[in-house]
This record gives sequence, structure tokens and C-alpha cells, in this order.
Amino acid sequence: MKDFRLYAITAEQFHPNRDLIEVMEEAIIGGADIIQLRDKASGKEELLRKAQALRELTRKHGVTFIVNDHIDIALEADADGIHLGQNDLPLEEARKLVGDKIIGISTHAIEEARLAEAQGADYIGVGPVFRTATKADVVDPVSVSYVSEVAAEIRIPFVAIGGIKLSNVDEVIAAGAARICAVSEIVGSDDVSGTCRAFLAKLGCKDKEE
Ligand code: TZP
Ligand code: MG
Repeated sequence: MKDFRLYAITAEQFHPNRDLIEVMEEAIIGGADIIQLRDKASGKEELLRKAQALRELTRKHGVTFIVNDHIDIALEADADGIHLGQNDLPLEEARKLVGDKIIGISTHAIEEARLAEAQGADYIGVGPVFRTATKADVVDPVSVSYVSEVAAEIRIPFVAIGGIKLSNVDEVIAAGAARICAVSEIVGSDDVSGTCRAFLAKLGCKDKEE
């Protein structure tokens, strides 16, 4: 897969008065280079509409587009890939359905990371690093020590996620993360692009040419 540094995930509850596509475009303009549609509230029709709009947006900007959970929606909207949790369809089953599209897997322990790598995941999520209120059924924080463990052993790309803010991201980067995902900190910001630029600066990336 095309490498990435800053992963932005949709979470409309953090911008109730702002348009989804507008917010995600600001994230992309700020340098987010992979976007995930994560929406546990909408029905299929609404999800497909959002997926198609995000597909159009991400294609326009040349960034990667991932759909959380819904393989059917990912295929119908021609997303670049899907993201699955430990309790979703097993990776090997998902691979049969999506072919060479990207498959990302959430992991919370090194055994899960090893298995995802062995089974051909394209990237893994590593978290929740810190406590988060964004995800309802989330497991206890894994702390930056799990980030270090993955950095030392796992060879596929990994992205740190969960409770990551501009105020604590330095610790996560110091533990070995080269790719960051922040949800509420990005989409809930008054300055979505500026927040993305600030994360990328922390990661040692230059400003994207606008
Ligand atoms: N998976 C693990 S933690 C999380 C997801 C989707 C939510 C992270 O949200 P935030 O707002 O960055 O803590
Ligand atoms: Mg899931």
C-alpha cells in the first residue's frame, strides 16, 4: 500500500454543525493522507452515500480511502480498503472478498499484531494507546510500551491510535510510531488543517504544498 503518516477517521459527533466532507477536506489539506469512514450510526443507504462522497474527495486529492467494518460498502464505493477489528470478519475471509485491496486490522497485544502480519494484513492499528471516549467498546489502554513492542518486531506499517492529542503525541513518537491516527483531536478542532499540520510537524514532516 501507499505509505502514510497521518490517519484521519470520521466522527461526526465532534462537529455536529459542520459538513462531513468539508471537515475531511480540511484534514486532507492539512496533510492527512489516509481517511477512514467510521460510522456506527447510519443505515446502509446513508453509509453508501457518505462512502461515495468521501471516495470522490479522496480521489480528487490522491489520498487513500478506507471503510471501517462494511466490506460491501467498501466494494460498492470502490474504496482502497477496509479496516477490521478483532471481532469482525477474520482477515483470511475478508481477503477472499476484497482481493488486493488494503486490509487494516486493529490490534491490542503483540500476539494479535503477529497474527495480523502472518495472515497478510497491509497495516495494523496499535492501541488504544491512551484512554479514549471516542470508541464505545474500547479495551483498556495499552500504553506506549505496546507501541515500542510493535516497533521493535513488526515489519508491516503500523499506526498508533487512541487518545492521541498534540499534547501527548511526542511520547508516542518517541516510543517508535512513525504513523499517527487522531480522531477527536482532528475532526473536533476549530482549525482542522492546522491541527493536521501540527501533527505532521511533530512527526518531522514538512508542510504539504497547497
Ligand atoms: N480505535 C481504537 S481507539 C479509537 C478507535 C477507532 C478511537 C480513537 O479516538 P480518539 O478521539 O483519537 O481518542
Ligand atoms: Mg469493526
